[in-house]
Amino acid sequence: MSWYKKIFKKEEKESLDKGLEKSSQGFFEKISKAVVGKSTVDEDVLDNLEEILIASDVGASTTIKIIERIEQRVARDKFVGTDELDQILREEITGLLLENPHAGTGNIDETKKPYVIMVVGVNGVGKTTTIGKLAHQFKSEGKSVVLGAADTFRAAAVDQLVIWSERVGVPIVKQNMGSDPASVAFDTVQSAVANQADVVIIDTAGRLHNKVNLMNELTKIKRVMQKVIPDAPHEILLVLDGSTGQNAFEQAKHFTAATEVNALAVTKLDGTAKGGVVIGISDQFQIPVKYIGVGEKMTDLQLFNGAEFVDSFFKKR
Ligand SMILES: Nc1nc2c(ncn2[C@@H]2O[C@H](COP(=O)(O)OP(=O)(O)OP(=O)(O)O)[C@@H](O)[C@H]2O)c(=O)[nH]1
Ligand SMILES: [Mg+2]
Repeated sequence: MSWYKKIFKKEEKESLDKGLEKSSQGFFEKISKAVVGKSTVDEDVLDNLEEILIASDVGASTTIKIIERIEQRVARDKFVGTDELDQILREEITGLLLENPHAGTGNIDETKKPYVIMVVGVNGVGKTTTIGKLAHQFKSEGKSVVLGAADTFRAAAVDQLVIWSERVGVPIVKQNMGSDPASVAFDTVQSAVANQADVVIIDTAGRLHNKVNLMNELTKIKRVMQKVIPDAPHEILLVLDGSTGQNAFEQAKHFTAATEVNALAVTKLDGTAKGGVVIGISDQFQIPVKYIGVGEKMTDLQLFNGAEFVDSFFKKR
């Protein structure tokens, strides 16, 4: 590992630590209250812990799994001191995240050229921003990127992606507002093939999963791209706003049922105390959390790594 890479890693870790600060603080304040006056992990402590995990947006079924694991441990070791609770929780949550068969998914399949990513999600979750950040990441890895402005619903949406393309320094394919998003996507992949680009990222308009027409539009965008690249899109990235907690769960449930989402990005983890949602989402969906957003800057997107995530979450402040 070169020194450059090492320094970058350290910065990434610091930004993750900082991004999860609120979630982590809230969580441990509650934990320390739950164990006041208690020396061992007993029924009461476990009941409180269950409530705390639910309140931290980890989600009911993941919470139950974690509590069961701790119960088993308490049963096995007979006496577990409350001073060990943090460490045990940390180990069990890490174990849970690493059990996910998709854990540690790499970046992109480089045998696909161009590798086509279609970005979907409800309004305002951070799709366009995530695209800008992704473009920056790919570009700094030396890859050539083309953006496609297939959110033609609002004029401002195209302008916003144009601003990102200028900021990052990558080309963009666009048409006028109101034009057919599938046609923009077609032009984009065609231009990427002609220019031998490495990565294509298609922005789409925010949509609710229960709006049938809008969901069908995604199918059409896909079908049209497949006229140029038969197995495109290689990645359908669903963006979820982590600060919405349980809503993010619901969106993931509905979108994954309606479209072939195969990667998730959870944004806005900075400035929210709901970071625990990533633990639940990563545990409950057969689709990997691939990226997390920890700020508004170009550099505030990270490949999700379960072990690093838990490490930052459990960092003592
Ligand atoms: N703090 C923070 N803000 C973010 C993050 N990601 C996106 N945002 C902000 O969220 C707001 C919405 O982001 P957009 O990228 O426009 O969201 P979108 O999904 O494209 O929205 P629509 O196109 O309207 O559906 C913007 O103000 C972004 O700066 C993040 O990781 N952290
Ligand atoms: Mg957008």
